[in-house]
Amino acid sequence: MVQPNFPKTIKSSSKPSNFCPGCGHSIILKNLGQVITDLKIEKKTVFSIDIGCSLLAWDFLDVDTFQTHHGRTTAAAVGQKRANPDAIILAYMGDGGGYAIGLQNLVHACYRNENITVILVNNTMFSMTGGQMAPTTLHGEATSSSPDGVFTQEKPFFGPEMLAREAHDDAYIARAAVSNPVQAEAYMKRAIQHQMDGKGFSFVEILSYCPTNWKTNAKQTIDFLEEMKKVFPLGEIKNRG
Ligand SMILES: Cc1ncc(C[n+]2csc(CCOP(=O)(O)OP(=O)(O)O)c2C)c(N)n1
Ligand code: SF4
Repeated sequence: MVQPNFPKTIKSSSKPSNFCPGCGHSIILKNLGQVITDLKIEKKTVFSIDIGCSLLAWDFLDVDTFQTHHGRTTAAAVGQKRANPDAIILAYMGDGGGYAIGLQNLVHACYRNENITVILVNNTMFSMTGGQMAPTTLHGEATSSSPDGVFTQEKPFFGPEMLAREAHDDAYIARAAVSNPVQAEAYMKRAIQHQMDGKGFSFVEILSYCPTNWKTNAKQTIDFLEEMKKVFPLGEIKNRG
């Protein structure tokens, strides 16, 4: 049965999710679907998804969607926007795709103030390939490629803060968490509105659950996200508007 409170943009609430039970992606995508529905942009949205668990979003939303090589979503989204300036372009990726293999694309799109919206899901690891260390892995955190904990990087990579240093004054940059869905939805809405107003680059990082690779039960999953929130501060890092 289709639940009445589901955003129209989500294909069907009765369709099984592609994500693992407890994954943060489905919550973020539900919030994103609500934003697209509220802004009435279903027909002009182009959803660009990366390799990684983000690709499992390929049929989650009822909008035009394309998928790229790992790390190339930002570059492909920029091309889409330049070719089709009236479209609303959303690039959706993981922290590995955005901050490791695709970092150069992300930094230059930000530096050039490209008028696209990037939503980056930070679960502190490369999840689809089995939970390897990523730039965002916390100090001491165990991963499949560093089972005794990561001690080589004293602090993880702070993506929004780094981008804010290179960004145009008018850019919109924020960090939210899947455990604060009202705030996450508000930031995504502001970011997309920013693009609709033609103000240039907008970016929202969202801290998210990966119980499968964290190897956590429900309580431990929630607790670990709280630990992430102590390291990665939530809030709007750049919002002149
Ligand atoms: C060019 C290229 N390099 C490496 C891979 C292998 N690969 C597929 S998914 C993935 C990790 C994705 O991690 P992340 O971007 O953090 O997304 P998540 O799965 O955590 O959502 C990697 C390394 C690939 N598909 N293509
Ligand atoms: S591996 Fe992690 S990020 Fe990927 S679908 Fe499962 S819980 Fe979600």
